[in-house]
Amino acid sequence: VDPAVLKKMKTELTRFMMTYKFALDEMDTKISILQEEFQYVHDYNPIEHISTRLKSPESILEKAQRKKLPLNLATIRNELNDIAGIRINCSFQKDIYEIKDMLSAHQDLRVVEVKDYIKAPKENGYRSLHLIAELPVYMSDRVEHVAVEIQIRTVAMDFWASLEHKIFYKFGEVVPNDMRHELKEVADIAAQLDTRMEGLHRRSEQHKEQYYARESMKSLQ
Ligand code: 0O2
Repeated sequence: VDPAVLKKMKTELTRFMMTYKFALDEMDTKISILQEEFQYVHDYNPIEHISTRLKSPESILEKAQRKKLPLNLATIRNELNDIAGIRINCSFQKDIYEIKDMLSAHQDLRVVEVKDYIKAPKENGYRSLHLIAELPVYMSDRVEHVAVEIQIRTVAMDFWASLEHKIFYKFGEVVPNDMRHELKEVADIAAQLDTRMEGLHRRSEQHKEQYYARESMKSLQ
C-alpha cells in the first residue's frame, strides 16, 4: 500500500475513534453535573457508579464482519451503535427512569432507541434500560453526530449482569437447561431485592418525615 494512503487511513481511523472518546467525555460530564446538582437540590444521589468503555478497533471490525457490513468508517458509524458505551448504576429502579427523563431533556442529545429490558427482561433474566443517544461532537473542521449506548441499571441488576457476563454471556454454545433456569432464578431474586430495598427506602423516607414533623411540633410546645 502507498505509504501516503496508509498514513491517511491511519489518521482517519484515529479521528474516528477520537469522536467516540469525546462523546463519552461529554456524557461523563453531563452525568457528573446531574449527579452534583441532584445531590444539592434533593439531598440524595441516585447514582452509585458510572463507567465508560470504548470498543477496541479489533472488536469493532469483528462485529462489523459478524453483521456482514462493508468495512468502511461511514457504514460502521451508521450501523454500530455501541462503539461508545456508558453504564450508570443507580440505587433504585425508580432512579433509572428519572435519569432517563433527565438525560432525554438535554436539547443536544437525541434518544434514537430505547430497549427496556426491565419491563421486558431477556429470556435469561437480564434486566437493564438501554438507550442509544446521538450527540454532536465538534471537531476542528466538522461536526460529527456520534451514537453512545447508555445502559442504566440498579446495582442488583449490575451484580447479576457482570457475573453472568463472566459465566456465560459470550460462551456461544447452548447453556444446559438446569443452569439456564438457575441463572434466571437468580436474576428474579435480584429483582426481588430491588423491590424490597426500594420499599424500605420509601418507608424510611416516610418515617423520617414523620419524625422531623414530631420533633418540630415538640420544639413549638
Ligand atoms: P459487552 O462485552 O458487554 O460489550 P446490537 O448492538 O443491537 O447489534 P444487541 O445484542 O441487540 O446488539 O444489543 P443489546 O441487546 O442492546 O445489548 C447490548 C449490550 O447489552 C451488550 O453488549 C451487553 O453489554 C449487554 N447485554 C445484553 N444482553 C446481555 C445479557 O444477556 N447478559 C449480559 N451480561 N449483558 C447483556 P455486548 O457488546 O454484546 O457485550
